[in-house]
Amino acid sequence: MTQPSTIPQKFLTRPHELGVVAVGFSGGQCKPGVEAAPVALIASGLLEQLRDDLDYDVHYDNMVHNYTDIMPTSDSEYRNMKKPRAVSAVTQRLSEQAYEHAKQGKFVLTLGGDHSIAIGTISGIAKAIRERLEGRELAVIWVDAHADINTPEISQSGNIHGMPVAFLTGLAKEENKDIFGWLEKEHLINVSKLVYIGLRDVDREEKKLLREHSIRAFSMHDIDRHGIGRVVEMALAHIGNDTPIHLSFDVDALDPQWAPSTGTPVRGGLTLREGDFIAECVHQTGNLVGMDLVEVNPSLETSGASDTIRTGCSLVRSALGDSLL
Ligand SMILES: [Mn+2]
Repeated sequence: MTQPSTIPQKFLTRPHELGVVAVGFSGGQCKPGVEAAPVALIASGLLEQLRDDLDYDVHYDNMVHNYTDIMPTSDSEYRNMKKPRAVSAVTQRLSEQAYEHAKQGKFVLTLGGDHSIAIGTISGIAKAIRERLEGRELAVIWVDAHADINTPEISQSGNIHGMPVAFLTGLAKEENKDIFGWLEKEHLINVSKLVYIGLRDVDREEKKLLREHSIRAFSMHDIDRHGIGRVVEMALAHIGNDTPIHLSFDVDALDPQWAPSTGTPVRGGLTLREGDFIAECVHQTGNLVGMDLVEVNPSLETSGASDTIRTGCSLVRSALGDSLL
């Protein structure tokens, strides 16, 4: 049966404590339903599994944050971005929540929501890690079918869930404090500490950015060629062994066979085992300090919603030390 992890955690001062933030936010894209994911994941027993089977002390405020109190009254498009003020306000608030947990040396688990929320989680954790560990930079493993690195100007859709990496790396910048101008240097990550796994639907302009900035990216082609084992090894080698890691996991990295209920499914993705394997290996480094699970949308492909939720729970458990033997 399940047992707690025995892997020592290098960058957490409270390795058995989980700060959980449930984010019911869907404003980074246009399809309703993704805001219902935290309730579905929690109702399926995820937090009990983490508490009872993996022995974590779960710090959860027992609420799904919808941030209705900070929603702007009007939110017209700006620089081609849809709902820029709402996404900015939510991610700024979430950044503070993630920062508070991370500053105390806890692991930060965020249940989304669409992928725009990573602007909040990663900025908050990056800032806390710099403060706790003498300026050390946070590495990010971004597991996704998409690169999410559109700047507002090159985005085809204007949906901010396709832009979080651009804002987090400073490739996209904005002065206006109400539209991501609150992001300071201490919130940002370095492109050299960013690695993608699972890409298969990358826009032409995004490909250009990945090349120009020499960003390490493993597509499904690389996984076919080398196998998932070698790809994860290369991804971790690129980051280096002495670096705190954040895992931002978009459930659409998995093939729709395993995760059909998501806003932008793309065929030809990871198997359930390949997804769990990535999470298991990142846990085994002892360097993982946070994880996002995003883009689970139980209202889409409802016949597959329970499969998608099970997949999401499995990914989280794997990242938190669940193992097969
Ligand atoms: Mn994504």
